[in-house]
Amino acid sequence: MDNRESAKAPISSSIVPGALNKIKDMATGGEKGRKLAQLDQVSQNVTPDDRITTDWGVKQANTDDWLSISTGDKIGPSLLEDSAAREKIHRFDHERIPERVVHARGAGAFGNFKLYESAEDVTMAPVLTDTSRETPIFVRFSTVQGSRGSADTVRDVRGFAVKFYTQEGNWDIVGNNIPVFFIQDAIKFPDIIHAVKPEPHNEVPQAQTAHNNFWDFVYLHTEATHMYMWAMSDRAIPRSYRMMQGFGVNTFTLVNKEGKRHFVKFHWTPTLGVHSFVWDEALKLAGQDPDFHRKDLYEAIENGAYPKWKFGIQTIPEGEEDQFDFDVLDATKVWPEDIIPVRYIGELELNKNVDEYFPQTEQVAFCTSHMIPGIGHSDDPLLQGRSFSYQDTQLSRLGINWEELPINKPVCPMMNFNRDGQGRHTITKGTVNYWPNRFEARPPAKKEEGAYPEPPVPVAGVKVRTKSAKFREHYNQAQLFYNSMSPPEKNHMAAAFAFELDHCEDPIVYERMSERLAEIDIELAQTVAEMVGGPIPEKQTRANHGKTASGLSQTEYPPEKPTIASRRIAVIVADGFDKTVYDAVTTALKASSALPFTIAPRRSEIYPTGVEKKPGNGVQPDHHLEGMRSTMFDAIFVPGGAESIKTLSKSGRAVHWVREAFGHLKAIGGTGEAVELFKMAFALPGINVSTDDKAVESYGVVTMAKVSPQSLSETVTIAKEGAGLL
Ligand code: HDD
Repeated sequence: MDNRESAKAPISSSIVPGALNKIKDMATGGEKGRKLAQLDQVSQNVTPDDRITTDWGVKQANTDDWLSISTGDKIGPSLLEDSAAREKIHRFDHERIPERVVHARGAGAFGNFKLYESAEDVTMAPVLTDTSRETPIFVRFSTVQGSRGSADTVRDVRGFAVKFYTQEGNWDIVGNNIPVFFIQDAIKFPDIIHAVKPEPHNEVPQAQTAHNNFWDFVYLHTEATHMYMWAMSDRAIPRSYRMMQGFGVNTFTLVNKEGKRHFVKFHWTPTLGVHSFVWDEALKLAGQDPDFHRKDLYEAIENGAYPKWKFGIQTIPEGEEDQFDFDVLDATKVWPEDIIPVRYIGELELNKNVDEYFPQTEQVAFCTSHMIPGIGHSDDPLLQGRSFSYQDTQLSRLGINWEELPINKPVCPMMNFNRDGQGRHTITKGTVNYWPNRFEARPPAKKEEGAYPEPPVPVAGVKVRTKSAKFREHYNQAQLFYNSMSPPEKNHMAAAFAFELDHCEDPIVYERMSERLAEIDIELAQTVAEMVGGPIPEKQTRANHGKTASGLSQTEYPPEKPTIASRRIAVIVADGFDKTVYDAVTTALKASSALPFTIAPRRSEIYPTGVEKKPGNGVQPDHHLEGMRSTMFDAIFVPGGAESIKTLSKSGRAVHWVREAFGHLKAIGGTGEAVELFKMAFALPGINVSTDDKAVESYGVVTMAKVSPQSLSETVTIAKEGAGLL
């Protein structure tokens, strides 16, 4: 290779021989597996022939005893000479990197993105126009406020960050599950985050907005009003990452081949529908199973119940952006779907769990500035500052060569003259590391070669620190959101405000907040004020425009097709249970891809009625009643059996299980003697139970008192439909 050739050698020539061909093959056979094939090149698989070595590759006979001067039974001093021991401790000492300053706790997975239709009328980006493509993606979901070890089910906004590994470079949509934000301008981000995070003097509370500083700040900072209405809604306690929407939040631009620009908002809508916990359930789960969301995502993917989201865009042609009563560049405002409909053009599926958390979920680095030709910035002042912040923060988390880390590396060729720095491991052949150079090696790309286009955008103005009048209006959409809620959602919001403000010790904080709520809705304000103490506002202090909008209430997002696939169903039994019903129901649930778990008073074998109680005759429960709680399941089913129901009825824990599930609005099913357990546990007038072989549904409790061979199939239907009530 002469100088000129080697200077031009592609960077990817440093990957192992054959790898390139493999990647090329994947590219021609469909790019779906491209990212995973690339990651495979740097993955280690453990084989039976592997032996422990040092990091410099030398096999080790003993990694348990530090080399020391010892005689017989007498232990002597350890030797500094033991480099293997020192290496082990040294590596351990430096395992931690700074956690993300926000969104520290998260869970990630791989998947694919494909289009239903081309959006070439608005963009030139092939990922949004080429319907034959399946673009590999990585998604990281997160909570915002808590530390890396905090609980999953806290009341919080959820992050929804998507990295598309496209053939034109990486494109990141770094979004949330709520379509608006607390602030309009990035300069305020440190203030809102300091206010929301644990208070500075005692680092309390963890992963909560329920404290003085948060409510003090948002009262004084009225542009947060719309966002905290969302944060106090059920959106902030999602049942699963798989059952929440995602939004790009900021306003971006799309550019088509003719250079025409559109403003755009990005939407992800789950095909499983949008579902939330009730607050009591979320609170308990935070202690009972702090990893609930992380495990839920992992479990669904391992079981082949791949979560899916439809991808939608709302677009406004450049030149038409001033006709609304809000500024389209204001991230505290939604674009009401009645006037700017969402056009669903594609679909995202998650279908592979990570192999190792740290190098993948922890080291993934998203940046709003990662854009590809056809997708661009807007003057949204929040977005502009974000695009500085994300790139900057990766330096302290991951070091200067963070884009080289396997999870962050593009699948298309990446080459330039950025060089060196800590952790650099790409080897670029050639004698020059600058442009222009005498070999004309690695010149900038031309437009027709796919260079990122910068369509000329005229800009004129005066240098100021201010916002326009539309940005200064902070209440209309907060009212619009509240007005659009269903009655149960409104009740949940009142309860959420009452909980949060009850945790504020300083009367000025909760009294002012009650006053503020009177500017949104007087009934809400009065309910909350009465609960938290202080003066009860007497009248609405800002007229309510009375408008509502589509797409805001989560009741508008039922599952695309009713399904119990991936739902966790507890089947509760004790010795003497009805095995015929048990078998029929568990088999049918599995056949519908639901996940039945047998729960019993103990985890050792449980014997059905009519068999001798000896090993091998019973069923092996998955868990015992003390080890798991009803909160961890979507529905419960109790087969009959006189002895089983007698035992369960006498067990405080078993009775609590069904009562708690009822209180959390879960679907409950039971047959035979289970009807007696339910009558005793609920003891509420108005709940009807079956008295014969007819199924009865009442308040989500489905019962059938007598099961005959003929009605067995109906029992199965009841179990499935009961769970389907979710
Ligand atoms: Fe941010 C992380 C979402 C405003 C600064 N942000 C981060 C993550 C998500 C969001 C999902 C986690 C990414 C991951 O999983 O690694 N952030 C948002 C949304 C915003 C927003 C939807 C409003 C529209 N963020 C925002 C502003 C700033 C930041 C205004 C700073 C000026 N965000 C960061 C950060 C983080 C981050 C400090 C922490 C870790 C990281 O970036 O990579 O730079």
